[in-house]
Amino acid sequence: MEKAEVDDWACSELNGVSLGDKRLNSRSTSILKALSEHPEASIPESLRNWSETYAAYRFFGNDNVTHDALIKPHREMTLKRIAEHRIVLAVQDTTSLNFSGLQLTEGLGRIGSDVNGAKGVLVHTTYALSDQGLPLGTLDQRVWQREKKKEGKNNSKIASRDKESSKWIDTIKEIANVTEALKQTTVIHVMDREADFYELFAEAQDLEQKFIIRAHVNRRINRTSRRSDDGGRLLQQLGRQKPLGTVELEVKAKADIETKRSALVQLRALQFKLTPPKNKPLKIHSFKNHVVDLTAVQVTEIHQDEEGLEPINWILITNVSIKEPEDVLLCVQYYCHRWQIEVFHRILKTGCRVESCRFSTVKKIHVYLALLTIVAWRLHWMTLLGRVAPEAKACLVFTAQEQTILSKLILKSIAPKDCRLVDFIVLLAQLGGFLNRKSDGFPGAQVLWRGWHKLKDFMHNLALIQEPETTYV
Ligand SMILES: [Mn+2]
Repeated sequence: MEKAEVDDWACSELNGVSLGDKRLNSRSTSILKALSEHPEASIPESLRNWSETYAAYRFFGNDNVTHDALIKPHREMTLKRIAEHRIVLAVQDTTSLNFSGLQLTEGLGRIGSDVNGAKGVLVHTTYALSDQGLPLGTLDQRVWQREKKKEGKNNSKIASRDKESSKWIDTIKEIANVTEALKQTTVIHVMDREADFYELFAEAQDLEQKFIIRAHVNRRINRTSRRSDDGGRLLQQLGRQKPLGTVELEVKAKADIETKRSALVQLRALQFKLTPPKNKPLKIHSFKNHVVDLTAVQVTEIHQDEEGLEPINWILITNVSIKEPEDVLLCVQYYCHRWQIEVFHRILKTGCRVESCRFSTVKKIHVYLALLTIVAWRLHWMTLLGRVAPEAKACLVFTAQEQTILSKLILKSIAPKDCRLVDFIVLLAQLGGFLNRKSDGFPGAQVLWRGWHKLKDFMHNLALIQEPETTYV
C-alpha cells in the first residue's frame, strides 16, 4: 500500500457510500477521518472549529444519513479482505450502550435489568477475524431499542426474548447470503452461550453454515424421536470419552481484557445427534423431524490453582467436520479468538467513548455508532497487525511523515527506511505512555489510541506552524 492509500483509508472504507447527495458522501469521509484522528475526543473537539462542527451536526440529522448506509461500504471492504483468507471467523455478540444521562433524547430503550432503569441502545455486531485472530472488519450490525414494559403483561418478556434470539439466526442468514460468492473462503460463525438453541443448529445446517457455539444447557442427546426420553445427557456422555490429549491454550486473563494467560487443558470430543426439543412450540420453523449432526468438545483446565481465577471448563458445540484430534484443537483455538469482539466493544466504549455523545435522537446515535464502529475496528486491526504479521511494513499504517515524527520524538533520530510496522506500533504506544520494558509485552489498544491522538495533534500543530497565512475560524 502506498502512502496516498494510508492517508485515504477513510475514503476506501466508505467507498461507494450512497447518501443521496455528493456533498453528504464526501462529508461522511471527512467526519470519519476527523473522528479516527481523535478517537477519545468529543465531536466539537475532533472537528476543531464551529463551522465544521455545525456541518457535522447537520450531517447526523439528515434523513438520508443512516446507520445502514454507512456500514454498507465498510462491509464491502470487509468482504474484500475476507476473500483473501481460506478460513474466516464471523463472531457475533451483543453489547448495550448506556445513555441514561441523556434525559431529553427521544427513543432510548431499556437496557440491563428492569430494576435499575438504565436507558440506551442494544447493538449486535458480527465481527470478522482471520484464523489468527486479526480483525478484518464488521460484517453486520443491528441496533435496536427495547420497548417499555407493559404493566401486567407477562407475555411481553417472552416475546421480546424470542425477538432478540432471532438476531443470531437472522445474522447467519444474512452472512450466508453476502458471502455466498466467496468460493475460496469458509466462514465459521462463532458465538457464546446465548446462542445455544436447537433452532439455530437446524437452521445453520440447512444453510450449510459452519458454527462453533459454547453450550449453555446439558441436553439430552441421541434420542430416538422428538417425544422420547431415551439417550443420555451431553455432559455425562462426554465425561466418558477418552481424553484426546493435553494442550496449552492462550486465553484471556480474568481481570484485564487485554492480558492473556496460558492454560493447560485436556480435550474430549463426542459426535452426537440432536432431535428437536419436546415441549417447545416450533412456531418459526418446520423442524419437526429434523435431526442435526453435531460434535461436542470439552475443554477442561488442569493444574489451575491460582487464586481468583476460575479454571476453564467449556463445552463447545460445532458442526465443523472433525476427523482428527487436530481438528478438535483447531475448533478450540478458533473459539479462543472470540474474545476479540469483547476487545472491540471495549475500544468502542472506552477508547472511542461512544456513550459520551450528546445527540437528541436515537437515529443520530445510530449514525455516530456506525462511524465509530469503523474507527474502533481500524484501531483494533492496527493493534494486532504487528503481532500477527511481524514482517508487515510500517507504511501499511503510517505515512512517511508520521514515521519521521515518531522516530524523532521517541528515538531522537531519523526513521530508517522500510521499517517494520511492529517497531512503529511500539513507538506510537510509547508516545501514549507505554514504558516498553522487557516485562511489558506487547502494547494494548489503550496506549495506542492515546499515542494516536497525540501524534495527530502534533501533525495538526505542525501544519499550522508551516502555513502562517492560515486564517483562523
Ligand atoms: Mn454475549
